[in-house]
Amino acid sequence: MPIRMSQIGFLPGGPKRAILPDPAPAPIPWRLLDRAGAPVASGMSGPAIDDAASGETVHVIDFSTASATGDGFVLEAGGARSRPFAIAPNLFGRLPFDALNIFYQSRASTPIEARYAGGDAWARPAGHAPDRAACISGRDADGNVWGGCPYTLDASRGWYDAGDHGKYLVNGGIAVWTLLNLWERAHSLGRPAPFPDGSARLPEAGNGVDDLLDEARWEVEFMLAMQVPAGTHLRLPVGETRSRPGLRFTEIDASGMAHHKIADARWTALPTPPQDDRETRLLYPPSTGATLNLAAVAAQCARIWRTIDAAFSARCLDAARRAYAAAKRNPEIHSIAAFTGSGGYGDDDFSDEFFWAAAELYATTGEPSYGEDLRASRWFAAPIAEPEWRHTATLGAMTLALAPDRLPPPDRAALRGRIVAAADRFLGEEQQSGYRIPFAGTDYVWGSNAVLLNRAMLMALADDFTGEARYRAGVFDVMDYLLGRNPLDRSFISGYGARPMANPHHRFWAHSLDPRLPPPPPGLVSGGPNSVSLRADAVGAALAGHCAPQMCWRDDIRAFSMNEVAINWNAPLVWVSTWLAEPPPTPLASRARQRIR
Ligand code: 9MR
Repeated sequence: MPIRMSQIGFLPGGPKRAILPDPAPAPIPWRLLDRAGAPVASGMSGPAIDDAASGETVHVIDFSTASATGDGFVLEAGGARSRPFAIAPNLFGRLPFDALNIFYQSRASTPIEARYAGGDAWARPAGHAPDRAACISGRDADGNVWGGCPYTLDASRGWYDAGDHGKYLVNGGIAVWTLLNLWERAHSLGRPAPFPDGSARLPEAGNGVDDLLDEARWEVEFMLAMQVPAGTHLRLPVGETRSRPGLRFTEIDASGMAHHKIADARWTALPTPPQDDRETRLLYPPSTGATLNLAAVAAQCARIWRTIDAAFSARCLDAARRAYAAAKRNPEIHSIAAFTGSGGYGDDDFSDEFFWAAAELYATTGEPSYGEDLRASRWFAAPIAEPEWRHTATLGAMTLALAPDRLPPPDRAALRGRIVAAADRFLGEEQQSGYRIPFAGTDYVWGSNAVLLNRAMLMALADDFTGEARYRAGVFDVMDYLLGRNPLDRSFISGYGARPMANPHHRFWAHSLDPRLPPPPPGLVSGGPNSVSLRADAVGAALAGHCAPQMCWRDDIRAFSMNEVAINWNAPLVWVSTWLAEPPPTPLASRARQRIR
């Protein structure tokens, strides 16, 4: 088994770490050889670490000081060797574009064209065009009878969530927010605009608007379309957090709320290209969580598009205000209808979504009422954790930490300090991790790779705010793990590295089940090892109990608990890889960073 390291190589001047599994207790000598086999650097590994996450005894080899560049390098240690690798600039030049293109290829309601998708293999006719549906009604699995709603909605556009064709406001929200935050971060810190107009492969390239915003707008338009029309009264189970027989339904004014999802009435078989999906599409009842996701994203949209498309911005702001008011009127409507055919994205605590939405509305409008709400929230001064679809307070904190002039300087400095403190905690966890990743635990959750990417995003911001190099090294540690520095010796990113993930759980990129269908396009990140809930699928069920946490993964299309892909996982990949590809700030700009903190 070769020495584990990033399978795309290293940047000159960047951190260079590799992992050698070896039971020897003492440090082990290593040598870096050039393509002619001549040693160009040497040293000793760190001490042995007994690593529960990988189930191995490992040694960290740090050859960051090696200054040679080129390709064909080989690392040698303890009788093991690496594959030949490069030390070269521009390693991350293509990844951000590929990772963003995944969103284009996940678009609903439009044909995916070969010239944008990178080849004929990935072209397909439009799926769900239009995506119009009525509300789900009738008896669910617990015998509760849902009343439906008196309209249908055209919820076209948006991105398919993952391997399935559901489109969910909770999850759509964090995914599109993350892409938009990447744009706002660059704007607010005076860094180069990521994906300027014409840089990406998109139908909208050349329209005068940054391509990143064009892609994001496809999702925002869908989210806006999911808002409940004014004057709508619905009977919903208020305050109930779980399905059970005998739910009590109460009539509420649902105007301005957002439907939780639009999805298939039954799970479709694998594979099913979107254009072949014949299932009935259904709108699910509105939820407070979906409504707050809409409020937050629409508020973010309103400030970003203010000078780009004033009419769209105004539409977004109106939707955001109405959604926020609707959520305050109906703060306890959970997504609990017990029907099959799509994912749950249920949440029994909306306090973080309320904080997030208030933060976005305050950043956009500066209106005192939103400011009061966010200050009254327990999340305003809480420690920062990596965001995820169910825990969104950090998204609000990131917005406020970046918004140039909304919070008084001491409050903004405190928020930035909490982001830096989170990054410090993650770096502390690296010290206890065999593979030197910013996660010391042994519970690898569904989508564990995105947990790491979201931690990397916070470490990147800590670098932005402080200019201290150790945070940048932490970001590389995450990317290197995803690109092959892991006990599986696999790259979790399709198209990248010697042994990339190739069989995601996906209904169209399903080559392993049907040779006429394509493999995944490059730049798609697998959900990653799942040691907690892998029994959900047959592949995981067979593995459960027999895998160290980081080994609970298979490159198998059926393994949806481990090898699904999803928009909320690819979005931080876009964010982090774009950040890594950015030219480092000039020394002058670094000093300015010290001041903004
Ligand atoms: O990302 C979700 C994960 O946190 C949950 O544990 C899991 C099971 O409920 O669901 C994941 O989300 C899936 C969604 O419900 C449906 N589309 C695919 C998503 C990724 O697997």
